[in-house]
Amino acid sequence: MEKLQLWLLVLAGFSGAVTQTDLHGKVFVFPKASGTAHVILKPRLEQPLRNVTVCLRFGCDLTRAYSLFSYATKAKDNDILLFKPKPGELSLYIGGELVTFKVPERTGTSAGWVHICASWESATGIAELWVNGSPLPRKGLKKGYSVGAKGVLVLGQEQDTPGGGFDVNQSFVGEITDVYMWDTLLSPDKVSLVMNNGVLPHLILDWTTLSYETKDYVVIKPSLLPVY
Ligand SMILES: *[C@@H]1O[C@H](CO)[C@@H](O)[C@H](O)[C@H]1NC(C)=O
Ligand SMILES: *[C@@H]1O[C@H](CO)[C@@H](O)[C@H](O)[C@H]1NC(C)=O
Ligand SMILES: [Ca+2]
Repeated sequence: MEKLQLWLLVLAGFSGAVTQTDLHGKVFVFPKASGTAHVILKPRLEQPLRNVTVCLRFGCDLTRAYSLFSYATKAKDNDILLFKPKPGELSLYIGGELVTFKVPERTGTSAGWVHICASWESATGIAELWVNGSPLPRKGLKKGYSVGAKGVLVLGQEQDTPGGGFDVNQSFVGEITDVYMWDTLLSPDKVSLVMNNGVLPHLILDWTTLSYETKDYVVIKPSLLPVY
Protein backbone atom coordinates (compact mmCIF):
# COMPACT_ATOMS: atom_id res chain seq x y z
CA MET A 1 0.00 0.00 0.00
CA GLU A 2 2.74 2.42 0.97
CA LYS A 3 4.72 1.46 -2.12
CA LEU A 4 1.70 2.12 -4.33
CA GLN A 5 1.17 5.56 -2.77
CA LEU A 6 4.84 6.41 -3.25
CA TRP A 7 4.66 5.31 -6.89
CA LEU A 8 1.56 7.47 -7.44
CA LEU A 9 3.39 10.44 -5.94
CA VAL A 10 6.31 9.85 -8.32
CA LEU A 11 3.89 9.69 -11.27
CA ALA A 12 2.15 12.89 -10.11
CA GLY A 13 5.55 14.60 -9.93
CA PHE A 14 6.21 13.83 -13.59
CA SER A 15 2.74 14.85 -14.80
CA GLY A 16 3.65 18.57 -14.91
CA ALA A 17 5.92 19.97 -17.60
CA VAL A 18 7.85 23.27 -17.56
CA THR A 19 7.22 25.25 -20.70
CA GLN A 20 7.49 28.81 -21.96
CA THR A 21 4.55 29.57 -24.17
CA ASP A 22 2.52 32.33 -25.77
CA LEU A 23 -0.87 31.79 -24.13
CA HIS A 24 -2.58 34.62 -26.01
CA GLY A 25 -6.23 33.63 -26.53
CA LYS A 26 -5.89 30.69 -24.13
CA VAL A 27 -7.12 30.07 -20.60
CA PHE A 28 -6.26 27.80 -17.71
CA VAL A 29 -9.40 25.84 -16.83
CA PHE A 30 -9.60 24.55 -13.25
CA PRO A 31 -12.47 22.12 -13.86
CA LYS A 32 -13.30 21.08 -10.29
CA ALA A 33 -12.55 21.71 -6.65
CA SER A 34 -9.34 20.00 -5.61
CA GLY A 35 -6.67 20.20 -2.95
CA THR A 36 -3.92 19.54 -5.51
CA ALA A 37 -4.65 21.05 -8.96
CA HIS A 38 -2.61 24.20 -9.55
CA VAL A 39 -0.31 26.07 -11.91
CA ILE A 40 3.14 27.26 -10.84
CA LEU A 41 4.18 30.44 -12.65
CA LYS A 42 7.83 31.48 -12.89
CA PRO A 43 8.13 35.27 -12.50
CA ARG A 44 11.26 37.15 -13.59
CA LEU A 45 11.88 38.41 -10.10
CA GLU A 46 15.44 38.85 -8.81
CA GLN A 47 15.04 41.88 -6.53
CA PRO A 48 12.63 42.51 -3.64
CA LEU A 49 9.61 44.43 -4.89
CA ARG A 50 8.67 47.93 -3.74
CA ASN A 51 6.17 48.64 -6.50
CA VAL A 52 4.00 45.90 -7.93
CA THR A 53 0.96 45.50 -10.18
CA VAL A 54 -0.84 42.26 -10.96
CA CYS A 55 -3.57 42.02 -13.61
CA LEU A 56 -5.66 39.03 -14.62
CA ARG A 57 -9.03 38.06 -16.05
CA PHE A 58 -11.09 35.31 -14.47
CA GLY A 59 -14.44 33.57 -14.77
CA CYS A 60 -15.85 31.90 -11.69
CA ASP A 61 -19.23 31.35 -10.07
CA LEU A 62 -18.09 30.09 -6.66
CA THR A 63 -19.78 31.71 -3.68
CA ARG A 64 -17.30 30.28 -1.14
CA ALA A 65 -13.85 31.72 -0.52
CA TYR A 66 -11.14 31.16 -3.12
CA SER A 67 -7.65 32.20 -4.10
CA LEU A 68 -6.92 34.04 -7.37
CA PHE A 69 -3.16 34.66 -7.16
CA SER A 70 -0.89 33.37 -4.41
CA TYR A 71 2.77 34.40 -4.05
CA ALA A 72 4.46 32.84 -1.03
CA THR A 73 7.97 33.31 0.32
CA LYS A 74 9.65 31.47 3.21
CA ALA A 75 9.13 34.53 5.40
CA LYS A 76 5.47 35.23 4.44
CA ASP A 77 3.06 32.74 2.91
CA ASN A 78 0.76 35.62 1.92
CA ASP A 79 3.49 37.91 0.57
CA ILE A 80 1.18 38.79 -2.33
CA LEU A 81 -2.29 37.25 -2.32
CA LEU A 82 -5.44 38.09 -4.21
CA PHE A 83 -8.22 36.35 -2.33
CA LYS A 84 -12.00 36.36 -2.73
CA PRO A 85 -13.42 35.80 0.77
CA LYS A 86 -17.04 35.98 -0.45
CA PRO A 87 -19.13 37.52 -3.26
CA GLY A 88 -18.87 41.30 -3.33
CA GLU A 89 -15.43 41.41 -1.68
CA LEU A 90 -11.83 41.04 -2.80
CA SER A 91 -8.81 41.12 -0.49
CA LEU A 92 -5.24 42.06 -1.32
CA TYR A 93 -2.58 40.74 1.05
CA ILE A 94 0.93 42.18 1.15
CA GLY A 95 3.50 40.75 3.55
CA GLY A 96 0.79 38.92 5.50
CA GLU A 97 -1.53 41.92 6.03
CA LEU A 98 -4.67 42.58 4.04
CA VAL A 99 -7.04 45.22 2.79
CA THR A 100 -10.51 44.24 1.60
CA PHE A 101 -12.35 46.06 -1.17
CA LYS A 102 -16.07 45.99 -1.86
CA VAL A 103 -16.35 44.94 -5.51
CA PRO A 104 -19.36 45.07 -7.82
CA GLU A 105 -20.37 41.64 -9.14
CA ARG A 106 -21.01 41.49 -12.88
CA THR A 107 -24.43 40.79 -14.30
CA GLY A 108 -25.69 40.48 -17.88
CA THR A 109 -24.03 38.82 -20.85
CA SER A 110 -20.52 38.60 -19.44
CA ALA A 111 -21.68 37.66 -15.93
CA GLY A 112 -19.02 35.74 -14.09
CA TRP A 113 -16.08 37.29 -15.99
CA VAL A 114 -14.02 40.00 -14.31
CA HIS A 115 -10.80 41.80 -15.21
CA ILE A 116 -8.83 43.03 -12.21
CA CYS A 117 -5.60 44.91 -11.61
CA ALA A 118 -4.19 45.25 -8.11
CA SER A 119 -1.18 47.38 -7.25
CA TRP A 120 0.81 48.33 -4.19
CA GLU A 121 3.46 50.99 -3.58
CA SER A 122 5.87 50.57 -0.66
CA ALA A 123 6.72 54.28 -0.31
CA THR A 124 3.12 55.14 0.63
CA GLY A 125 1.62 51.70 1.32
CA ILE A 126 -1.18 52.65 -1.07
CA ALA A 127 -3.07 49.72 -2.60
CA GLU A 128 -5.19 50.12 -5.72
CA LEU A 129 -7.80 47.76 -7.08
CA TRP A 130 -9.22 48.20 -10.58
CA VAL A 131 -12.29 46.17 -11.55
CA ASN A 132 -13.11 46.05 -15.26
CA GLY A 133 -10.97 49.15 -15.76
CA SER A 134 -12.56 51.22 -12.96
CA PRO A 135 -10.57 52.17 -9.85
CA LEU A 136 -12.03 51.55 -6.41
CA PRO A 137 -11.34 53.94 -3.52
CA ARG A 138 -7.76 53.29 -2.40
CA LYS A 139 -6.54 51.86 0.89
CA GLY A 140 -3.11 51.39 2.45
CA LEU A 141 -0.99 48.70 4.07
CA LYS A 142 2.61 47.67 4.78
CA LYS A 143 4.16 51.10 4.15
CA GLY A 144 7.94 50.69 3.79
CA TYR A 145 7.77 46.92 3.29
CA SER A 146 9.46 44.99 0.45
CA VAL A 147 7.95 41.86 -1.07
CA GLY A 148 10.50 39.02 -1.10
CA ALA A 149 12.16 37.94 -4.35
CA LYS A 150 12.48 34.17 -4.05
CA GLY A 151 8.87 33.10 -3.71
CA VAL A 152 6.57 30.58 -5.33
CA LEU A 153 3.72 31.87 -7.48
CA VAL A 154 0.63 29.67 -7.71
CA LEU A 155 -2.73 29.90 -9.48
CA GLY A 156 -5.61 27.66 -8.43
CA GLN A 157 -4.66 27.17 -4.77
CA GLU A 158 -3.87 29.28 -1.71
CA GLN A 159 -0.40 28.55 -0.27
CA ASP A 160 0.35 28.34 3.44
CA THR A 161 3.96 27.33 2.76
CA PRO A 162 5.90 27.99 -0.50
CA GLY A 163 4.42 25.51 -2.99
CA GLY A 164 2.08 23.83 -0.51
CA GLY A 165 -0.32 24.04 2.42
CA PHE A 166 -3.31 24.00 0.07
CA ASP A 167 -6.93 23.89 1.27
CA VAL A 168 -9.55 22.40 -1.06
CA ASN A 169 -12.06 24.87 0.40
CA GLN A 170 -9.99 27.77 -0.93
CA SER A 171 -9.27 26.20 -4.34
CA PHE A 172 -10.23 28.03 -7.52
CA VAL A 173 -12.81 26.52 -9.88
CA GLY A 174 -13.26 28.30 -13.21
CA GLU A 175 -11.01 29.95 -15.79
CA ILE A 176 -8.05 32.31 -15.51
CA THR A 177 -6.38 34.15 -18.39
CA ASP A 178 -4.28 37.22 -19.27
CA VAL A 179 -2.09 37.10 -16.16
CA TYR A 180 0.53 39.88 -16.06
CA MET A 181 2.77 41.35 -13.38
CA TRP A 182 4.97 44.47 -13.33
CA ASP A 183 7.44 46.05 -10.91
CA THR A 184 5.74 49.41 -11.54
CA LEU A 185 2.36 51.02 -10.93
CA LEU A 186 -0.02 51.55 -13.86
CA SER A 187 -1.73 54.80 -14.86
CA PRO A 188 -5.48 54.68 -15.72
CA ASP A 189 -4.82 54.59 -19.47
CA LYS A 190 -2.32 51.76 -18.99
CA VAL A 191 -4.91 49.73 -17.06
CA SER A 192 -7.34 50.21 -19.99
CA LEU A 193 -4.63 49.16 -22.42
CA VAL A 194 -3.89 46.00 -20.44
CA MET A 195 -7.59 45.18 -20.16
CA ASN A 196 -7.70 45.31 -23.96
CA ASN A 197 -4.58 43.12 -24.22
CA GLY A 198 -2.12 45.91 -24.98
CA VAL A 199 1.54 45.26 -24.18
CA LEU A 200 3.53 47.20 -21.59
CA PRO A 201 7.21 46.96 -20.60
CA HIS A 202 8.69 46.10 -17.16
CA LEU A 203 7.05 42.71 -17.10
CA ILE A 204 7.80 40.29 -14.30
CA LEU A 205 5.18 37.95 -15.68
CA ASP A 206 4.00 37.97 -19.28
CA TRP A 207 1.06 35.87 -20.51
CA THR A 208 2.59 35.87 -24.00
CA THR A 209 5.94 34.39 -22.87
CA LEU A 210 4.81 32.49 -19.81
CA SER A 211 6.98 29.98 -17.96
CA TYR A 212 4.69 27.68 -16.07
CA GLU A 213 4.09 24.18 -14.83
CA THR A 214 0.66 22.60 -14.46
CA LYS A 215 -0.01 20.12 -11.66
CA ASP A 216 -2.86 17.63 -11.60
CA TYR A 217 -6.21 18.48 -13.23
CA VAL A 218 -5.71 21.82 -15.01
CA VAL A 219 -6.58 22.13 -18.70
CA ILE A 220 -5.36 24.72 -21.22
CA LYS A 221 -8.12 25.65 -23.69
CA PRO A 222 -8.77 28.36 -26.27
CA SER A 223 -10.74 31.21 -24.68
CA LEU A 224 -14.48 31.25 -25.41
CA LEU A 225 -14.72 34.95 -24.65
CA PRO A 226 -15.53 37.33 -27.48
CA VAL A 227 -12.61 39.39 -28.76
CA TYR A 228 -11.84 42.10 -26.24
C1 LIG B 1 8.25 53.05 -7.16
O1 LIG B 1 7.39 53.93 -7.82
C2 LIG B 1 7.58 55.28 -7.49
C3 LIG B 1 6.51 56.08 -8.22
O2 LIG B 1 5.26 55.68 -7.79
C4 LIG B 1 8.97 55.70 -7.89
O3 LIG B 1 9.19 57.04 -7.50
C5 LIG B 1 10.00 54.81 -7.22
O4 LIG B 1 11.28 55.11 -7.71
C6 LIG B 1 9.70 53.35 -7.53
N1 LIG B 1 10.61 52.51 -6.76
C7 LIG B 1 11.20 51.45 -7.29
C8 LIG B 1 12.12 50.69 -6.39
O5 LIG B 1 10.98 51.07 -8.44
C1 LIG C 1 -14.10 21.85 3.51
O1 LIG C 1 -15.45 22.20 3.75
C2 LIG C 1 -16.27 21.09 4.06
C3 LIG C 1 -17.71 21.59 4.13
O2 LIG C 1 -17.79 22.79 4.83
C4 LIG C 1 -15.79 20.49 5.40
O3 LIG C 1 -16.58 19.38 5.74
C5 LIG C 1 -14.34 20.05 5.24
O4 LIG C 1 -13.82 19.58 6.47
C6 LIG C 1 -13.48 21.19 4.74
N1 LIG C 1 -12.15 20.69 4.40
C7 LIG C 1 -11.02 21.26 4.81
C8 LIG C 1 -9.76 20.62 4.35
O5 LIG C 1 -10.99 22.28 5.51
CA1 LIG D 1 -1.81 31.47 2.95
